[in-house]
Amino acid sequence: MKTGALVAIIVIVLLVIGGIYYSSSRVATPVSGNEQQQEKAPTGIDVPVEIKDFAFSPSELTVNIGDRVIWTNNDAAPHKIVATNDEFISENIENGETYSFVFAKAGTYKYYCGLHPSMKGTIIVR
Ligand SMILES: [Cu+2]
Repeated sequence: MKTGALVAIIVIVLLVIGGIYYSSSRVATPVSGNEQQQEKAPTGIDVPVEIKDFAFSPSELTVNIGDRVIWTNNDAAPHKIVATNDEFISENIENGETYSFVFAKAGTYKYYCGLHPSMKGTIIVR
């Protein structure tokens, strides 16, 4: 198969390049501790959204990549989080229950309540 052979060649080339990089990195000049912190890890904090009186609060929220948004339903009625782009969708969230989603990619995520479509919210991830 041509495709299989091509993939095999690519894998071999990558392995060779990786081997060269690995051996050259071992003889490279010492790296100071600070340089290892240049890549910023996702903050990964929990950010709350309250569902109360048939509204999301805050209705618009900005978070960092890696953050987890936690919706808590403080209404007697159930609600359901549905992303307009189908990126996430919850079960029905009963009173006192939560739904959470980790935002791994930057973008603007609009969502609504699947049970009460007039309830709308936006999560901005950057
Ligand atoms: Cu609702």
